[in-house]
Amino acid sequence: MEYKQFNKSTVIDYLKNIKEVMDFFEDDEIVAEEIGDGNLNFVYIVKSIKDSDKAMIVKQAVPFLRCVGEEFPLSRERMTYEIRALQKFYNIFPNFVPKIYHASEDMSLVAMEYLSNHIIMRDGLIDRVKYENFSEHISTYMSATLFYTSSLALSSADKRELISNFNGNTELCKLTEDLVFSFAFMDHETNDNANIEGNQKAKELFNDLEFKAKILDLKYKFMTQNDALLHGDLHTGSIMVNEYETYVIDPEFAFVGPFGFDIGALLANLINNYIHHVVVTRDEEFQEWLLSVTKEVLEKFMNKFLNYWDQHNDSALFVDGYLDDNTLKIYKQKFVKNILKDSVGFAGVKMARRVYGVAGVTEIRGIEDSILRADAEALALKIARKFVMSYENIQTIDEIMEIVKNAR
Ligand code: ADP
Ligand code: SR1
Ligand code: MG
Repeated sequence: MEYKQFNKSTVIDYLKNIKEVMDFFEDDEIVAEEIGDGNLNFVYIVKSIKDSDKAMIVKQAVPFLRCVGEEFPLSRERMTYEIRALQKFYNIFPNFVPKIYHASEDMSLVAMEYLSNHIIMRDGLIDRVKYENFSEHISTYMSATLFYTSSLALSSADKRELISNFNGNTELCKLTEDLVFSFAFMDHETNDNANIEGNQKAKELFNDLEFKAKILDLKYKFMTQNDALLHGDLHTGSIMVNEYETYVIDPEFAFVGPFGFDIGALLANLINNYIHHVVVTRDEEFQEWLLSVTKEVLEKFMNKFLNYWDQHNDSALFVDGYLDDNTLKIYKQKFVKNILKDSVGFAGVKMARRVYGVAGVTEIRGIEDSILRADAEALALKIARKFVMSYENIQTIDEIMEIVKNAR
């Protein structure tokens, strides 16, 4: 079928001819409403008129960047990778990924489970909601998805097949290379110019060549290291939560990249939220809670990743009998420590890009009082710089937490 960009009416005409969708709705009459709040795509909630509890989410990619408009073309094939990644991650751990009812690469469209009792985690954290199960859930999600799509679990042939299935997500990888690793640190038309003009701090950042050279090292890792299948944009806006459950949505930036990139994205976003509460709400109890959750996420990730590894002796990396047990144990410890180090480096880049680059985060860019916003930006840049300059020397999770606490 030829691609067609839907609206809330034509999407219904399309869905009425999809058996799996109409089976779900038991042939009830259905209506759609557009609810997209992201930067890239159109998202519809589709409901039964008779029973509004029967609902699903339908997401369609359009051949341009939604938040800019048709003048910024962006291949809609990103949905192909989102569909493949949703399926892959669901197969590894179904508890943390919405179920797919229908997917069409031709239409660049996916119909999936509606998370009706969950909210975008960023919004919950801004409102100081504590998600007590989050560290347990997200550490399982990250350790399982990263481990089981890496050369530590897959055979050499399966890993190469995985890479070839995701290699083509070129435009979104390039978007990250540009927006995350380059444009946010130089004069560029995509930056938040209202925030930059006459801003001495922005000029200092753009002239900080030592910092920018370290960012290039991390960009090179992003472009060349094929460790595991990544979500590719794992910020708190890509996570939907409630007290009991955690879901990861929106993996359209998925590609096979460095282990530390997803962990770094999450770390950056938890710390950006902490900065919001340091500067705006000044709620010390919530700040403490955020720091303890951040620490737990990293600790649990490392332990679970090592546990999965201990259950797998056979992989592309190891030939059975190659190392003795003790040497293998030391090798594994060093390996996860290197993942932690890279995560800190990527977290630094991800925090810094949100200050002046396109697509800031509500926690910082959304602060209306310009003096408070400048304080939050300064704190974000201070932590980000320390992360980027020192990530290779990090030995423990406590050192990371000290950097964050001592930056105030
Ligand atoms: P984009 O790719 O444009 O960033 P997202 O996948 O982030 O789009 O979706 C945009 C918004 O739609 C989310 O912030 C969330 O509010 C809502 N949404 C997306 N998927 C679901 C879902 N499965 N259940 C409930 N709401 C969803
Ligand atoms: C213009 S797209 C900007 C950002 O939105 C996505 O969520 C990614 O983070 C991307 O860099
Ligand atoms: Mg999104």
